[in-house]
Amino acid sequence: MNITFCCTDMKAEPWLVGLRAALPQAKVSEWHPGAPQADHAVVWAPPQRFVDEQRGLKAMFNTGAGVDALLKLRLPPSIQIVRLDDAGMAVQMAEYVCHAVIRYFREFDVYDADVAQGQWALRKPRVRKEFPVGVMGLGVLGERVSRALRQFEFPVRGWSRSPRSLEGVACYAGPSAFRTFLSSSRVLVNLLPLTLDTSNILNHDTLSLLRPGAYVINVARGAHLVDDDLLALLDSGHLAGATLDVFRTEPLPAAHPFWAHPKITITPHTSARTLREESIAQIAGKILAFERGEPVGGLVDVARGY
Ligand code: NDP
Ligand code: OXD
Repeated sequence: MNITFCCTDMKAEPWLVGLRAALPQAKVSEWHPGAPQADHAVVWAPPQRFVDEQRGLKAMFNTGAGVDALLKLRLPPSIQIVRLDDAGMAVQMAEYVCHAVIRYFREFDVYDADVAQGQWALRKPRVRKEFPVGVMGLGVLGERVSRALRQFEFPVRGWSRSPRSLEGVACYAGPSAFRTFLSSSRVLVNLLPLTLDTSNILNHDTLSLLRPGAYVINVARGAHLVDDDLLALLDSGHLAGATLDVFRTEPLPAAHPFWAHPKITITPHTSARTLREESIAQIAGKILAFERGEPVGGLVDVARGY
């Protein structure tokens, strides 16, 4: 069995070493233009040329959860795409989102500013039941995040495409429930995949429906958010703050207004990192299951877009 590795922005060597150790029966090598045909590929945002040349692939194993970069390519209709399922990302995402929600709820951002001015000032505690958190996307990551937020006793709402049932979470599904979901949320967390249906979903109309003084946490993809609409709603005071981990252009260009905006906290796409060891173990297990003809978790529905 031949496996080719083509991951933009990742050091190949440690992955090749790890994959060879996990799959000793396979020949694992890094892709280069003109490389021999492989049976399976381990990929992150490969170029179109890779797909055009590797016509014999049975499956592509994505080293991330989001497959938007892959689905932008012209792919052969028969190819199977398999995403990473959690592999250590869900707990990281739960940490990141809980940290951001708690920072807003407890006004630690305001205390930081006070302390920087040498001020010892207590603020009136906020009421938790007036701080409902809406989680867009109740998949592998959204579900874990919702459960973590419940641990801190926040009222949690969730929105997905098909109906879901999660203990302690008020679940909404589909476009008809979207307005109700938004208008009941004080904090909006985006954990949707980027698809034709969800691109630009965080815009002036939708964000205006959030409760006044709302916060936005975008940890999914930059193209979900209309940047100027967010800035306008922060500047008008309808939104109180935003925590952004993902951007339309990454790295975020130096001149982008998000860098210096006082109500925006940014991080460099780090909310849930691909962990090499966990990911190699998961991908190797999936390749072996695939070869044995067994069901493989995390198969992407290309028509649906995730
Ligand atoms: P999943 O595919 O497991 O879950 C996606 C969820 O979104 C599902 O609940 C799905 O609904 C819902 N959904 C999809 N389309 C719609 C729609 N049109 N309307 C309403 N709900 C919709 O994805 P993950 O949880 O694993 O990951 C989510 C995203 O997080 C990734 O696609 C990626 O973009 C991003 N990500 C970001 C990282 C970072 O470091 N910033 C790291 C990892 C991922 P249903 O349940 O009905 O299918
Ligand atoms: C992912 C990511 O989709 O890192 O896994 O953004």
